[in-house]
Amino acid sequence: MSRLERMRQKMHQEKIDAYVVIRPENGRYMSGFTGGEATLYITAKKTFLLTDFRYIEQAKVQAPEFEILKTGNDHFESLAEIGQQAQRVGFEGDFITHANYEKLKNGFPEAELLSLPNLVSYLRSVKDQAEIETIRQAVKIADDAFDNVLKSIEIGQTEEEVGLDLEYSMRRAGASGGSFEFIVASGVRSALPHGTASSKKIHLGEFLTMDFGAVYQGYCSDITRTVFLGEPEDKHREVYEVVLAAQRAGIAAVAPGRTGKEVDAVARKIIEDAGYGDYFGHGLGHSVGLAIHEGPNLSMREERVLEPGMVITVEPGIYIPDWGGVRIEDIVLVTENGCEVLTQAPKEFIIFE
Ligand SMILES: [Mn+2]
Repeated sequence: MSRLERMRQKMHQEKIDAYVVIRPENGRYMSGFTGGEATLYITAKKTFLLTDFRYIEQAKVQAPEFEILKTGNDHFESLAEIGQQAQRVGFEGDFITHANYEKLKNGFPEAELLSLPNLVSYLRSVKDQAEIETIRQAVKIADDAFDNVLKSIEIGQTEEEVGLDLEYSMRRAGASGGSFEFIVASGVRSALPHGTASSKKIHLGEFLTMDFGAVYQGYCSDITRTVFLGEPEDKHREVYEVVLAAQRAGIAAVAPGRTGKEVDAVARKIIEDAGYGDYFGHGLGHSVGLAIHEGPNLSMREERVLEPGMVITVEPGIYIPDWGGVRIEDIVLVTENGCEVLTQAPKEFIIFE
């Protein structure tokens, strides 16, 4: 089934006769248009892509299944003109601004408006073969950047310099950019799960956590590796081994039919049993695709069941305030029987002398 056919099936289930797409990655997924600034209007029979004069030619080429309509800056005014028949209209309530929602309401005075933010993201959660191949490339670009940075790291460099080397390497390999603001966190900063690269210099006797990823042809990768600089103490080794054991167990638990909650629990139990449960305060993972964070997640609250074709991270961590932290993250593809680990970068405890 094509993406539009799957979308119309969902629309039918939700009993809506039109859906408005404004989130750029959802627009790209449904239409193929990569320009970002477009609004889609999808009904049971018709498909419109509204954009301004800058993107008309691009849209015609990239979105052949859509009727391209030229608008001014205000897509919502034009929407009202094509949507006169609609009774029930779905939209992305998690993304629309309040001002645009008001315009939507004014444009469709007779229609019932329904916030259905997960309609397209639900379709996006199961990747097709072409998407999987693109993600493989994005993963490989990040793996290679890690290999390169292992060769270039020097004591006394700043975290920002390490981050820049990672980015340079990925851009050289064809990435359009990083998939988020990189985390390069050393020493006590490694206890900050989201410690973005700072001007702090890296020293001997510290963990160095690097969490980064590439965007390749629109698709994201995400990897975290923690290495040690200098001579680790027993506790450094112990914490690392607990996280690695939890990460391996989490990967082994990924299989179709399991919920995100069940997989999270398997990894979490290993960290809890080792006595570090209070220091693992985030979910085990998230899906990736056109966005860096997609659903379903692996978390204590995720009831969604994994399906073949989902691409999801497994990234447990232990973060001990004023001491340091470890996180290890791979991307896996859910298969018919379990999962395939896409990330190839080494994850045994790496020590820089
Ligand atoms: Mn991640």
